[in-house]
Amino acid sequence: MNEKPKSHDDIFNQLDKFQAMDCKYSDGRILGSMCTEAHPIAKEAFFKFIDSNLGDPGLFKGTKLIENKALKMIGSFLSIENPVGHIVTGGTEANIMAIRSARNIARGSKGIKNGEIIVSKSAHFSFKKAADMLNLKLIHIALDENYSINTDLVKENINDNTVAIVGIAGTTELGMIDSIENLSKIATQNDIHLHVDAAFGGFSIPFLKEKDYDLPNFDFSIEGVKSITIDPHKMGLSPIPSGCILFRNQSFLDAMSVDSPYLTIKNQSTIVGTRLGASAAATYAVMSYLGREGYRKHAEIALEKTHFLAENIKKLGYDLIVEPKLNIIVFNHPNLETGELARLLEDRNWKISCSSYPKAIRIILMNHIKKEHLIEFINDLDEISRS
Ligand code: 0PR
Repeated sequence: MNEKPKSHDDIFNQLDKFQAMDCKYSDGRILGSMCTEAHPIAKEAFFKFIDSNLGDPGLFKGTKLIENKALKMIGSFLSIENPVGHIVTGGTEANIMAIRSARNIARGSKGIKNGEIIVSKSAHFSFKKAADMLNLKLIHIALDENYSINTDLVKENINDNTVAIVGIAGTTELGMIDSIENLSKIATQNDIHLHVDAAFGGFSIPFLKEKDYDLPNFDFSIEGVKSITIDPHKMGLSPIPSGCILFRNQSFLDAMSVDSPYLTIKNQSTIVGTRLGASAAATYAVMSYLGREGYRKHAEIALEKTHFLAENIKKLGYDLIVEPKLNIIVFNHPNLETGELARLLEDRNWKISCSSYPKAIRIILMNHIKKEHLIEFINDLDEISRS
């Protein structure tokens, strides 16, 4: 560390140099990210609440009320009037909280000591972290022909140690939606916690359904669903780190609350102690600003861009792995290895990602990707296919 203070200009000149090395969403080259540039309203609210600490809500009563309002607004499009939960740091923390609650309840009510959680092969790696941290065995279930969880295999893999089943509404790699209705039947019959990971799909599926897109239900209107992860910092246009975990009622938070004697509240259920009020304020602000109408438009535009790219990719002779349900496209070149195609696209300065199962190029059509970027990308795919 420097001994003498540096000037503001020195520091910011240096920061500018580092920032210039970062990719910018606005360049339209980031095709493999589930995050995007936050809405200006969200950024404004974020900076306004930058110092507020939701870890000590007695000191920040107003921010706590904002968090409650944000949860209620999210609940309103997930079919629950009075959800309980928190604005957290993202999908990982939300998923860990859901599994922690399920484990503790199963420990208390069924005496389960060596718990297991059932997730699909498509589940996000945050469940590996959850299983490791919570000392649970992770059971991976194969996918069906639609790349969704095979619910027959879920049934077969349930045993006396199962503490949770996870369904996904918008898988990380393919954007597919598991049959939450079927998982709910299995979970309810066996008295097991059903958690839905809608980190990606939560801010689009409900709004696309309002626009009459034929997508399955996944929310609290389904009896067995006990908790839902939904990320404002993905399709919600809120800044990183804005996640959200919702539970059906207070008992799920109580099951993992610890005493916090010297704070202004008596107990705490979040993983993080000192935690941002800024993301709650930003999430509330952008949701209020856009309203349901704004999110319907946002989700539909993303899907229209997806269909535009998918049609053109097919026309060029590339193979789509699956018809997109949400704004993710996964495809391969008919003759090139995925790795080779990825390298050719990277050489042309496209920041793509690759799915691991099945192995393919993965594009997420987020808000920062505009039609003109897609046309440039399609031209490059055309040149690659002809060379
Ligand atoms: N659940 C699902 C379904 C997810 O897709 C993700 C993240 C998570 C949980 C975990 O969320 P957090 O990362 O907020 O904790 N999926 C993205 C992915 O792995 C995260 C991401 C976003 C990665 C932007 C790269 C990137 O540039 O693809």
